[in-house]
Amino acid sequence: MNVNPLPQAYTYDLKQSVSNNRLLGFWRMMAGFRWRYFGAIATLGLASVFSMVSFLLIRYFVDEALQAPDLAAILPPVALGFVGLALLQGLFSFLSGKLTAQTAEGVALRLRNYMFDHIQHLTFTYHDNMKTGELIQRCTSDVDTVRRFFSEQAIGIGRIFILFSINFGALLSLHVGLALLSVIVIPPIVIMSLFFFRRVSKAWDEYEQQDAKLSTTLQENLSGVRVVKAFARQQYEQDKFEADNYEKFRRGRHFMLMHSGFWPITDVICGAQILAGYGVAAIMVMDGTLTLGAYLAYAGLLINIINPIRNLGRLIVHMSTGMVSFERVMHVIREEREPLTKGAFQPEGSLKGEVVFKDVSFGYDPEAPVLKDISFTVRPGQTVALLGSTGSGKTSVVSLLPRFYEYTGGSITIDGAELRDYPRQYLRRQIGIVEQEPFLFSRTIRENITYGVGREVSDDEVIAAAQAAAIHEVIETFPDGYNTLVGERGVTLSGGQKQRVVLARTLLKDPRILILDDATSSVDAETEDSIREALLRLMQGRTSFIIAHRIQTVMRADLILVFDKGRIIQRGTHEELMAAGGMYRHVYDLQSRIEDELEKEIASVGLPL
Ligand code: DCP
Ligand code: MG
Repeated sequence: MNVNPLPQAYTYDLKQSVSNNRLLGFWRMMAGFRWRYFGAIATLGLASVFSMVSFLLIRYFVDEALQAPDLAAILPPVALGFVGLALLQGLFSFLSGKLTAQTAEGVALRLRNYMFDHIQHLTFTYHDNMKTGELIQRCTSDVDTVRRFFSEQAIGIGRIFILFSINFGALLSLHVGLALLSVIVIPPIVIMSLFFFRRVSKAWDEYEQQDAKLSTTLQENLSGVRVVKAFARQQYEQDKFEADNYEKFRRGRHFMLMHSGFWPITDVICGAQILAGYGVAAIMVMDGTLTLGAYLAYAGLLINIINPIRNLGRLIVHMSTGMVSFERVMHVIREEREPLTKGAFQPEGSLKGEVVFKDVSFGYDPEAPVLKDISFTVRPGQTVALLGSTGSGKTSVVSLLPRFYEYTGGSITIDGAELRDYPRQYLRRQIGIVEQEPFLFSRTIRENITYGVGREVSDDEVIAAAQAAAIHEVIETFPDGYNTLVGERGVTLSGGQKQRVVLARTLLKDPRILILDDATSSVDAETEDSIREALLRLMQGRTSFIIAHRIQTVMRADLILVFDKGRIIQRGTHEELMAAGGMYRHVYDLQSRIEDELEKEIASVGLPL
């Protein structure tokens, strides 16, 4: 659904505005809004022309009309002239404001949409390394500073240029000497602003960095609120936050102080300029070289010309903040997107599901391999179980299949074609994953289950998936059933319930390759047994990867791989591995012993099994 009526809102690729020249970058970013931008400046110019003309009308009124014999006849049109000029000035000021708002808000709207879309397409590696709070800050606060650049500084530059030219022209027409006298302040103001520009840039950059740090602290605290409470670390977190917050205050104050040091100096210079101008002009009136009417007009025009000069200084300094934030936003935009549909090989139809790993190696950091010499073959429809201690690389192996990360050595083929030749989107549609840490959106349970199907789904299908994941009965007990909201304003699900909702979501997707990463870890043994039956049925005909810690769950797999420190140390079926001894046998014995003891204990206290 496209509710955005603005031009080129989605089609213009903001990547084109990446430039080392930030002013050029701003210019490119304005694509599609440039006519509005120039319209805003032109209407502003017209408004200034009308304002300037009213000063010239004052001169005419004082110097000529008042002396004229037929004053009574002249008065009404002159009065009408003043009213008309004021109205026109108001009208064009309004138009200019409107066009400015459309430009600035439009650019910001498109930028935010683009950033959101862009971030969704960045690689897992980028997200692993970038803090969420930092990204949020760049998408909000920095985008807002860029918006202010367009609404204030970009328009301001045009405004200053126009005000200056018009009023300077009018001044020249009044008196050339006076006009030149009125602009000698320009060089000192420009030099001073450039001097402050660099310092303010630096101060703003430091401020924004601290702002991002604070967002990160806040975001992590909100996500990790349970850990904080469980360890009773509120005071520690509070102290940490206060220290960061104080630093933000300090940097903010430094930034403001720098500004407040700049303004009074320019104000004094400009004030001196006005005084000098008024003084010289007054002397000229007394000498008789300037008429009273011209003096009055000069008095008004001088203010009109000093204001833009004074604002030029402020503007240059303010522009520095826009540029710093622009650079921070561009830093994200510069990042390459993960191509979704690109692939040397464009497959048609569904996968069969033959997966072959050959000497595969991989590391999140290329220097430190996490997987070494991984080789195995799975035929379509078979089930592979991955077993191993924590951190041994099981999740890493399965993350390679949907191309979340790229393997660095060896070869992985699916149905005979190299994995890196497949388009990512195709793979991700064909592969269903129940992740180790299940995530649900704050939407209804139904929306969560149907997420990712990409077509209309009937209630029966949803229920069937939920039943298979042994979550249907739990959902039935909720007040709104499948329409119950998850999180914040709805029900809070237990870890195991979440896992089963995610399982239902994956089953509904009907993937050709199914990956269950510890999908039953938060489920008690009894529920696991009931899910297992359903899963076994569902795994029929699909290539499945199961990661689990209980041997019960994996023993029926066609191939069991035992991992240790990124290598496969044992492989085979349950029977083969039992006969071979080693790690697998050891874990099996350990688990059976624990279960036996548990049973005995339960029997001894007389609880029914
Ligand atoms: N690792 C990493 N960066 C990531 C994910 C993991 O550097 N984004 C590291 C941590 C481990 C190694 O890779 O040292 C293997 O991690 P896995 O997640 O593959 O380990 P397992 O899935 O086997 O462990 P667990 O049973 O705890 O899930
Ligand atoms: Mg894991």
